[in-house]
Amino acid sequence: MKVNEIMAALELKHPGEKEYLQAVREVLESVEEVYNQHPEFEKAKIVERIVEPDRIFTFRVTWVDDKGEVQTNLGYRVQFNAAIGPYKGGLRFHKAVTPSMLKFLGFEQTFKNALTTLPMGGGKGGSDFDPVGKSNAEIERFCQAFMLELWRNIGPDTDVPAGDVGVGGREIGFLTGMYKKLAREYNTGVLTGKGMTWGGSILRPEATGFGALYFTSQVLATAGKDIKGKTVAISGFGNVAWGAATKATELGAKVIAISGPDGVCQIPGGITKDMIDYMLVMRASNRNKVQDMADKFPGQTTFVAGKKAWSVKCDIALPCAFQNELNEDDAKLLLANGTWCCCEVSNMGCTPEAIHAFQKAGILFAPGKAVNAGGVATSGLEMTQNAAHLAWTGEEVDAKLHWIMSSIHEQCVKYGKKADGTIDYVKGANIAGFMKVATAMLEQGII
Ligand code: 2IT
Repeated sequence: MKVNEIMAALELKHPGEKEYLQAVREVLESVEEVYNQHPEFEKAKIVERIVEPDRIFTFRVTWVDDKGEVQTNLGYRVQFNAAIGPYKGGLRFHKAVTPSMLKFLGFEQTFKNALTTLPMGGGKGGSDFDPVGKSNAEIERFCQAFMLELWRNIGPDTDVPAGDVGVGGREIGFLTGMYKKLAREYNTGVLTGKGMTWGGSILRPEATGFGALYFTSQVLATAGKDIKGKTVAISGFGNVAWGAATKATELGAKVIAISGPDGVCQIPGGITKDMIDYMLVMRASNRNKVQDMADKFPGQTTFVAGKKAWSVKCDIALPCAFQNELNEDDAKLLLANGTWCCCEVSNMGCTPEAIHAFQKAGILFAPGKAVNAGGVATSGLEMTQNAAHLAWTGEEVDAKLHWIMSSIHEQCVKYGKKADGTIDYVKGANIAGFMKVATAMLEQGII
């Protein structure tokens, strides 16, 4: 394959789909050399097939807001690749959701899921519904209307959605309730991220952030460093940022900043348990303002409007919010302030230029599909518990999560070790994930 030729063809077929084309290019550039050593891949046109989703469902979602007004949104489910198992991946509710965004997420999910070692294919879905400012009742009505369309296309052995930005435990509850009502299927395994009393796995809410910190600790240990006492800047205050802040603090690091769309909340003394708990209140309020944290804890915090977490001097940067949230200027500012590690916890959190700046400077960098895979891995563990009709203890789930993150780290080392002994985690994760999916597709024939 020649990446530029593949990309030129793809750009003609999918004009303007910026995020999707960005994600595909990043993976193909990493795997080009290895791929070209496998003529059997070329013959089966694996790369031409692997970059396209198997199918996409697009549907209209109509619901009534609290004022009695009729609202119309668009809903999607991208079933990207099922070579390794049933489609698996989250639902994103955000005003900026487009097919391009969900295709990039589905594409990334396919390789991430392959890295987890569990039998899960890749999928993603969501809606341009904007949860900001919505009441609980509006969220419930929207989720019900969304599921009214989606239910026929999902199932415990076909496609298993979960949460993502704008979709947490509350939304999974409403979606699951409506699924059961419509499908008259009471199997607990059709969505993951469920409540603890109705099929959810202990630790699933924490898993993305916890797994990210287990992975970060291994990245540091491999480079002869320790997370204890290090300063950490985090973007976001959703479920992922909450889990990351919790585990970073538990491991002895000091979380000195969290940010939101309105600015950054600096916490020079390090985030406290009360503040971490308050992140959950902020998320549930649908206000989407990090200033709320500064207002709640005056004295311990300072709010700076319009600034990102990357303006704060820190050892370790953890993007935990949205794609492309850390750009080249942010990377340069972090580097100038002495940051020596960045682990992407959000999917494609850094722009290609930012990654290039980090790699050029030789600092530790690891990509989202490896760092954040603990979330979907624990969803996979939830599916296993549901299929077996039992529930594991927190210790059991945590031990498995630890093992999975170590295994992902090992795969990155295997495929990403450079001549000088350092690890290119981007290359390592991309090649490891790609090889697994490509081999599965090859073995299953031309379908
Ligand atoms: O990006 C992700 O891996 C997720 N949003 C979690 C997906 C899942 O199925 O748990």
